Amino acid sequence: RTYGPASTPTHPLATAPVSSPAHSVDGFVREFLHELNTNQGVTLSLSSVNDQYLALASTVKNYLMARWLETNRKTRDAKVKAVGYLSAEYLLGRQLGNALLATDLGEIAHKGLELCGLDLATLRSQEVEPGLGNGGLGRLAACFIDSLATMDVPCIGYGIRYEYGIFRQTFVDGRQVEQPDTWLSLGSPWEFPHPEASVQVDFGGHTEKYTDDDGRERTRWVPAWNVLGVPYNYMVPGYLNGRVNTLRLWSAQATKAFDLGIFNAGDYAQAVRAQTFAENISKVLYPEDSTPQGKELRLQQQYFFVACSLRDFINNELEEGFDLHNLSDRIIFQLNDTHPVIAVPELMRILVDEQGFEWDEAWEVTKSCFAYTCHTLLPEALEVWSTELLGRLLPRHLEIIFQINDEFLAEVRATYPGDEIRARRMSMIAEHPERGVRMAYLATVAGTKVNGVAALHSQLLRDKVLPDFSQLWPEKFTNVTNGVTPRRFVKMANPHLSDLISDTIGNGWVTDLERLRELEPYADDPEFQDKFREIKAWNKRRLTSLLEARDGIVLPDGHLLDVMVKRLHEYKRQSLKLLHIISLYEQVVSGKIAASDLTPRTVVFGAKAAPGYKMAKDTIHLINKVAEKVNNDPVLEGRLKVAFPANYNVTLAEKLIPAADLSEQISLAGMEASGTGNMKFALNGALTIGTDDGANVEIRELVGDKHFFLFGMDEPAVAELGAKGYNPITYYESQPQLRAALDMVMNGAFSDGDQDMFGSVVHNLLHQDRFMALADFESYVAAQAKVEEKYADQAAWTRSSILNVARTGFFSSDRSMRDYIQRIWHTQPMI
Ligand code: B1H
Repeated sequence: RTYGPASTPTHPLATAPVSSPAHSVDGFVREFLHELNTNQGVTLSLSSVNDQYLALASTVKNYLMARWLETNRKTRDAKVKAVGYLSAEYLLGRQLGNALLATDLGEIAHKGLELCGLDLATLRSQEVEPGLGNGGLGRLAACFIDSLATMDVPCIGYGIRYEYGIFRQTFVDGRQVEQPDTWLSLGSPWEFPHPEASVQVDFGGHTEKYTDDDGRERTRWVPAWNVLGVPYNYMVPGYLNGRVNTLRLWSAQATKAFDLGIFNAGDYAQAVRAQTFAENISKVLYPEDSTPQGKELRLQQQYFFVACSLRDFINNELEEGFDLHNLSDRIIFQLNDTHPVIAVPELMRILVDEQGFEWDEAWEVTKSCFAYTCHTLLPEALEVWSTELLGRLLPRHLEIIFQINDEFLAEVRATYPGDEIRARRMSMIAEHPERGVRMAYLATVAGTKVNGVAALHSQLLRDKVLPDFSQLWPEKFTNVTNGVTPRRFVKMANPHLSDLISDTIGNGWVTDLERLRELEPYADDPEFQDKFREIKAWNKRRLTSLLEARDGIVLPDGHLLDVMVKRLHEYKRQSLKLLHIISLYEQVVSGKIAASDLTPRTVVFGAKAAPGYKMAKDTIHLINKVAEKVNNDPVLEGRLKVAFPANYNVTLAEKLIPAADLSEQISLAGMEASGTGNMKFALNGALTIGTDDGANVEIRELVGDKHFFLFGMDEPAVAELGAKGYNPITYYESQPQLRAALDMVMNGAFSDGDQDMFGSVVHNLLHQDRFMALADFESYVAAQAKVEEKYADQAAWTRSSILNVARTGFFSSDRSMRDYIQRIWHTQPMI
């Protein structure tokens, strides 16, 4: 690689700082038409909407470009410590709106396009969101990098440029059918490929011992094959602050060496297949949220992006003359769950095998460069890689892991002499059901800090998942409660509420969300309440038009909008919400209550199921069948509706959340690590019905019990019931309302009389119900009655709703980032 001009530039422009187009309607129009002509190669009159969108994206990029270049220069010169966020997922959402917000170009673009006879909203809806994540974990990564840019903290996000993101969900006869997500097919204006900066990643082969020139015993890895990682850079603009950080996503390509042998062997077709094999590594995002499958390709993905990222960072360090002994002065790598943990042995390998460090020296450096965030408590979600697979794919890394483990266990034995059981318990190597590496243990041993994602979760992480480790190193464990970016999820998603807030308390809240507290005095102000309610109504109308156009769904007017959107998982208990709906329906059908007694309510579901998760897919099917029945039965007089738009994603969330009255956060206590949807709803004025789980606990503490509908067992009660022996059928037998609802499903009311269609769902609830939906049913129904009571008093509801907004500023991801900086990273914002 060579950089810079071949000779000293003499033209004055060649050394001048890069400038932005003029921040005016005229400047914008000029830039836009220029992009349309020169980038798209069309005139306005002959341009397609896609041309116009791409030209608009380029235009906005041009406004960001000077800031990006300046950020890079400034950061490089300042030689400060940066954050390296390592995440297999970034669920970014659409880029255009956020870029317009960050550059304050919204109004200008709107006016400029209007003068060109175009409509900004139409062009915005042309954008396909990059769905490079499954759910909360990937969206969290996107919020965090937004906040770091806005807080002027140097950060580079590293991840994978999947060619296919999370699948597009469709329904066929009510069943989920997955379609490939071809997000790149109409062009991807937000990325900057840098093939010249590609790096090589090795796989397979074996290791061998040798003696180096200094007579030292060394190991080298002799890999069997390799691929190329091509970086694609994305801008991560801060909000109105001139900073643009970088997200670098890696795409896999075949190397020349990889297929040279095969081409030379004369098998052309085989060689072309080999290219496909290499490119497969970044082909598709695994669609399992929270339950990873131990697939070989997945491990290849993990090592691929981590190896690229470390190589990239370290090469830069070496080029700039930094000493790798002081690497932790330059970077802290945050491990977003265990997915990137193979970075730990990779850094050891680079330092020991390539840079000639002594083992202990390398371990000191490595230990200070990583921190680990755990996002789950579910045992099946903790990654364990079989040593067979690891040894085959990454033989040197497995050796290094064994050595790290040996030394760690020596420390354990020294601390707890004679306690061999403990040593075995704490080993990074599991022996059953097969020999495997417990990645969470490796991350815990290697990390400077280990954090959970909400107070309750961090507590349970210490007490239940990693108790031996928290005993050994209590100071290593900390909590950072998750947060969400107020830019995307309030300012952009809820423009009228944002204006009302800014008109009332000024606009400082966008980067200092605790200032929402200043709204508290207005909670009782009838005039403010009216405006607030009018905004909610507008958001509902906006959602109604969207759903009609997008899904052909018609939302009735004047209903309580009850929303449950999140991945479909048994622990999240969509089935509990469903039982509530069925129960309401059953009571009307059987004449126990009159339809006119129902609070008019529309329940909106949004949920994708992992393609291989049968129970989740059956539940989706059941929701759709219940919707079909309930929506069409005149007995309900239109007072209960169920809407299930397919393919819930960030783009839909931005319209759905601001319209919601009621936020369903009903996981079994102790199961949802944090949740972040819960925060987005509260910040947009929905009231929560929820269990004492994840960040719900903190939401309730902040908004107050009077403004939150708590129900269900708390975590200790769940543990106690589990220990005592949980028997769901007893709830069926003792609760007539629950029984009638389940019977209705069993009798085929939602399956045209077919009593088998949902047999497995009902059977599972009655005889297993791992997440105790039946145990919480009664309490849930009672809490829903409280919801209706409160909703009947619109002034009281609105008051609570305003207080939810005013009191949840804590859940800004800016605050999360401050916590990481203070408790974990010890980096500084740039001034
Ligand atoms: C969360 C995951 C996750 N926890 C494995 N764990 C994955 C695990 O591809 N995989 O194999 C993908 C995702 N995701 C979520 O993280 C938690 O369930 C939420 O409670 C939490 O809010 C979110 C962000 O911390």
